[in-house]
Amino acid sequence: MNKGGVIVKGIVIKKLADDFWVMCNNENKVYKCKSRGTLKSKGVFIGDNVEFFYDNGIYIITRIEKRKNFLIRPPVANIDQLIIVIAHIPKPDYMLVDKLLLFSYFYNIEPIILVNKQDVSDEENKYVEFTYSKFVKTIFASAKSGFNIELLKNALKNKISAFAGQSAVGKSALINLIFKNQLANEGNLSAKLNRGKNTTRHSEIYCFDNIMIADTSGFTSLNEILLDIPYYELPYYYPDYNEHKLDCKYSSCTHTKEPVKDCKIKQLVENKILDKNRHIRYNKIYETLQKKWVETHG
Ligand SMILES: Nc1nc2c(ncn2[C@@H]2O[C@H](COP(=O)(O)OP(=O)(O)OP(=O)(O)O)[C@@H](O)[C@H]2O)c(=O)[nH]1
Ligand SMILES: [Mg+2]
Ligand SMILES: [Zn+2]
Repeated sequence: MNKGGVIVKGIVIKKLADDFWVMCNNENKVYKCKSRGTLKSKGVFIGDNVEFFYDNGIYIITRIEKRKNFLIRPPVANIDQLIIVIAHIPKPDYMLVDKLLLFSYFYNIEPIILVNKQDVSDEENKYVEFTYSKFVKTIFASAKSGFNIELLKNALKNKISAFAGQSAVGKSALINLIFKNQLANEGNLSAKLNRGKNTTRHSEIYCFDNIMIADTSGFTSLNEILLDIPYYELPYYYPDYNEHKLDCKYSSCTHTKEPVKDCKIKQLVENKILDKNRHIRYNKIYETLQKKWVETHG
């Protein structure tokens, strides 16, 4: 379609070398674009909301809208939601869950915990409900039986989401099921999602039926990213602690070395209102961040 002179808005859903595929907000149509030279240094990334226009036979991106967030590895902008997937097998790594939550809050991404493989077991449900469901949206589902997949799809509508979690929890199975209809058309999405480490890399957001899923294939630099958080800010990223922190004796309470009598969080942990293991993990993360901070700030 000739869009000569008219500025069109869209979202970058695929990037390969110097080419960008931009999906238009209303039209559900994708245009292959180049980016204007002046944008090169800034970089155009998948997830970017951009403006482009038609000029001399090519579509050219001329402007990138302000980003809500931006991840470097994998490079993607404007992620709205992170779906943290766990299952009874492999045995859940709750330290990873806590780190992914921390990551979400740090980047202004809404987390959702998805407990998969409900067709086989619900043994993790109680722990998840007790520890997380009070402050994180939680979905119990099964990629095998399809249980609660409609609920998941509804949660994904009109947002850019990414999936994260240990290997073999069922991330690919869930994504394949969500895009079932599109798979029938394209056939190779499954292969793309399961591609090996040595396959040529490109970034892409898969879109279907107003669901957008960024193919982030694991957050490999998670630990590195989290080290950017100053240790004294850690308590702010714990919504379950924030709720009670006014009851700690000191407003600067870190809920770590303070005496129990002065710290409401520690009291709630002792009284089994808050999960003890999450608090142990919190202390570990706090120590790691503090060590890093001392190393860099002397
Ligand atoms: N019983 C049962 N098995 C499932 C379910 N979801 C996935 N699986 C199985 O779990 C295994 C791992 O699923 P994948 O989707 O490949 O896991 P993944 O999270 O993508 O793993 P990586 O790509 O290695 O990160 C496969 O054998 C799936 O068939 C489920 O809801 N129930
Ligand atoms: Mg996978
Ligand atoms: Zn405290």
